[in-house]
Amino acid sequence: MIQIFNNSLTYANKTAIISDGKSFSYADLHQASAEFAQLLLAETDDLGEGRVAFMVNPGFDYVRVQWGIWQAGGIVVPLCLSYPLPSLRYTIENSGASVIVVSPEFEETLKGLASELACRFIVLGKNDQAKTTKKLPEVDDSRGAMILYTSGTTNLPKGVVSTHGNLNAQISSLIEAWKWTSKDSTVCVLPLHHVHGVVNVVSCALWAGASCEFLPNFSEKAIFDLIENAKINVFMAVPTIYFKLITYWEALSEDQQICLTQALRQLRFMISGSAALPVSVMERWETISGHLLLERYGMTEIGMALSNPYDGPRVAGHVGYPLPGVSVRLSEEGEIQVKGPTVFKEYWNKPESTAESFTEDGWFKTGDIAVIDEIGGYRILGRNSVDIIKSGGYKISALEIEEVLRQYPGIADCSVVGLPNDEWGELVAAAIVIKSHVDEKALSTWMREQMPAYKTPRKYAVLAELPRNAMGKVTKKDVVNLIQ
Ligand code: MCA
Ligand code: AMP
Repeated sequence: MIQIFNNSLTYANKTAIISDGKSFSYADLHQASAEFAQLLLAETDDLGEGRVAFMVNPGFDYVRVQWGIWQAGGIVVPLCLSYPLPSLRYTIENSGASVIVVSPEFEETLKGLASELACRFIVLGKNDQAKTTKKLPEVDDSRGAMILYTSGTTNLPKGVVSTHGNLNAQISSLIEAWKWTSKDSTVCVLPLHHVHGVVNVVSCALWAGASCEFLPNFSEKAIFDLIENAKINVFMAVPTIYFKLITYWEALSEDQQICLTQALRQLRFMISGSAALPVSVMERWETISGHLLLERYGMTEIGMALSNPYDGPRVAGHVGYPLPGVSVRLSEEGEIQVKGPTVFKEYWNKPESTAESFTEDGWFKTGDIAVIDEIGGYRILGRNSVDIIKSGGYKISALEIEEVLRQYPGIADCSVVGLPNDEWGELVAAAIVIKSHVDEKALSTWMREQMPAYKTPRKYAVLAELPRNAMGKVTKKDVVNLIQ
């Protein structure tokens, strides 16, 4: 990812980032990130894959910190801005971060934890002035570049370590497949602690010399305003966002709808991913925007693997073909398996989980089940674990939520499932067995203090007992039927 920094000189005077009402050129970004690297190198010549956790608002600051950490030889650990303290603590402790960087508004949130864990604590705009002008270290492609936390089939999220080489490969593949150029402009409306926002939107745009605008929060109006004013020509989002844009458009007056539809047609292309795109959403969006959404499939561990073609037929309910540089195969059981330079290095500090997630001949086992259809493209059928829920494009572990729920007084047992939902894909729901009275409102408030809102159950149902099979294992399909 040092290459992204080097590329930036080619586009020095072009706009790289628009955030907080200001425009920043590639030269601004180059300089500010190099200065941030110097700050990190105050007491060393090379961070040597040291982890730097950062809780920074989307925009220029986020990217200058991210690039600064890379240039100083460190590994970026972006923190989710909506995490409550227990989730932040877990990520920081688990990654072993020795430096924490925050936007001023998060100073109070993390100050105490930084001091308790003896981490260097940098508050942007407060103590972020570099005093050195050292030679930046050589950072080769085999070094760790980023740790993103992903929920899976274990109760606690695992840190996915991607090297600089992995990120370079992920970005180059998408630039080629989706024909990014320096003439493009996009907007990032996605959180910046996941691949979709970090790699597909921001890093691809900046690698190509395109411009990237940031919105502080998700807002249908702000997205449509950018489109109406011809500020962007590329847009990427999760299916839930397209659902929300459709709902918003449908509530507009006829004149406004016509105007927006005309503006939408000017975009170069629009992409959906991170969760299955319902055919109904794809078809409605085509009527509204004139765009047949390009659906693609990826995962934190591998970046993007499959994509419908940029030129050529895009098929509803189908995630396309292997991307450049990515090898994909189906196991006998229909599991998608992936190999190539885009595939991550390891789960942080979890050699056993890493080994288990690869086949003996080195293919990464995604856990997603698919078939190759009559025209040779992949069609996803589901996952081989009932414990993984996809809601709003976020991957959520039912086991992680169950573990937290069991700590609540009055709950004897529980089972967390995803209920099919048009807007969110799946809605997190919990069946609980109680040993004493449980007030649902108090439980819901408590859960939101333990985990981010997007992971907390939206529905609770009290059952006398959980349905189990002959082996005593909870049968989640029955739980879904009982509570939906
Ligand atoms: C939020 N709300 C929800 C959920 N999330 N309700 C049900 N289910 C949910 N999952 C509720 C909130 O509690 C709140 O209600 C209201 O919706 C608004 O909350 P807010 O957080 O403001 O939501 P939002 O800003 O409207 O968020 C919707 C969103 C967001 C923009 C779609 O979920 C999002 O950014 N999703 C994208 C995640 C993503 O990037 N995933 C990629 C990872 P109340 O006020 O009552 O509490 S996957 C990946 O990276 C792989 C590699 C890939 O393939 O891409
Ligand atoms: P994450 O671990 O958050 O990176 O999420 C990756 C998972 O999202 C994959 O394993 C799939 O289950 C799911 N996913 C991503 N893109 C798609 C898609 N286009 N259709 C269906 N599922 C998808």
